[in-house]
Amino acid sequence: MKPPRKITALAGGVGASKLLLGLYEVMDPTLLTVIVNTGDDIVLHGLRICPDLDIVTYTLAGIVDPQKGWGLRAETFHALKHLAAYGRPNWFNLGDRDLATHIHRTALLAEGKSLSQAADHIRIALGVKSRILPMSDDPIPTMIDSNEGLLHFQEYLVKRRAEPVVKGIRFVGAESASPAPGVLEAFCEADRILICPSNPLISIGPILAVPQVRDELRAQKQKVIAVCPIVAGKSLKGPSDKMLAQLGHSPTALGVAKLYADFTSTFVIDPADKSQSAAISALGMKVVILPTVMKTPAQKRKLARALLSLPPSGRNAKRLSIANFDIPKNQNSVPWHRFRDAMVNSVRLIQRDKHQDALKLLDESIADAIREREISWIRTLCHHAAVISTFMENLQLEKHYYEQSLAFSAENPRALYGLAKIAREQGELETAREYAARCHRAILEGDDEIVKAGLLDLVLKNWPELGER
Ligand code: FO1
Repeated sequence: MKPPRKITALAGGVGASKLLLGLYEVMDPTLLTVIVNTGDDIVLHGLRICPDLDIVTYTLAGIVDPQKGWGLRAETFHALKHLAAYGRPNWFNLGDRDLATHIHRTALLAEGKSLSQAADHIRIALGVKSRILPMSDDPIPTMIDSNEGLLHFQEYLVKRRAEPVVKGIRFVGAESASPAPGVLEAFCEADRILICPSNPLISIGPILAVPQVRDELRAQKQKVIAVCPIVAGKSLKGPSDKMLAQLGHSPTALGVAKLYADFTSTFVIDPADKSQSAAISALGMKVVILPTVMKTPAQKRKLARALLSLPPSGRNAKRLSIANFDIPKNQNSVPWHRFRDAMVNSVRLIQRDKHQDALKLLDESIADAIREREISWIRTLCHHAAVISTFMENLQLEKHYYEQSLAFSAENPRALYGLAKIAREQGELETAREYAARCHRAILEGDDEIVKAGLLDLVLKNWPELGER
């Protein structure tokens, strides 16, 4: 079996960072992408604080406070004392050097950068080689419904020390949020997707609540490995056990497994929970027993190595998923959900090898999109249908969808590239070159950075003469 190369990990803060550090040290860190919960983010003193993004970044940069697992090593708190003297709240311990990160991030956001751009800037400045992506650029604060009323998650956890009784959890704004750029692609490109041992309700839960994320994980289920954050009925870190129980879930490995069963194929539990492995297997997951308590660097590396050596569960065929496609940005338009559902359902049909049914569904949606002049959806749906046709090895059908797409947006680089590729495969070299040249022009004249990054290389690799003009 070839060892996995690209790893995408879903992470909260302190618990996840232990495993992430192990991974960072045993694999090529440039092939690791971490998707981080931002539900814990809070604005204090006018500054945007992103605890989990910072915990992951500081840990991988080797500068985190090793005792607390958050904040910076050998930190001082002079600024916080001054803030308190001005009457500002000081229940959230912001260190002097940590404040520089929050000031810098807040300034970047005020200058018009997105949260993912700010996160990338900070991790590069701190020398972290892995990609660190927030789950979304949109704010999705986690609010706790408690016996003391509605509390921001940090008020519940830090100010009230997780003492209030939890009655419910809300991810405010999740319905209208989008995954940050690169998140869905990172699932699709990964050889393995790891769910770190983080709180399933308030660390992994918010990531799953971002539209498309859970669907995409379901589509990639055979490569999803989850590490259980509960060992012998106790959280590895934080109040997971208490929260699970208060919300009516069992605070056990089995309880967590039930929350993950729809998108996870391999569930990793500690030897202490061996007795639950049959019940977890009955949920349809493969159970792997590995020591998951990571107190020392050696234990972190050992678990990371063991996870990297696990085979994918079930078929490992390269799978088609909606992450391959740019979902049009006009998500508020009325037909948006209908088109997106058609995409998701077509992927489900393909996974059951029902390619014809998938194309029928897409044909209906393409006809709707044409009627409603939804140009970006025509492009997306046609591209999706063309890719399915490639899977079916039906070149004529693939060509038909690209031509249909081009009829509505003549300078669509993906369709032009598709037609260039087909013409070349059919030996029509002159036609291929013409399409490739149009595609090259469309990429350079367009403003789609993702297309530029991905497609330009492909075009120039196949038609290098275009780069010489
Ligand atoms: N956790 C605490 O328990 N008390 C704090 O005062 C505190 C301050 C803090 C400052 C910056 C930061 O990045 C994280 C901080 N954390 C603190 C940790 C953090 O609030 C939680 O552990 C995460 O939100 C949960 O992953």
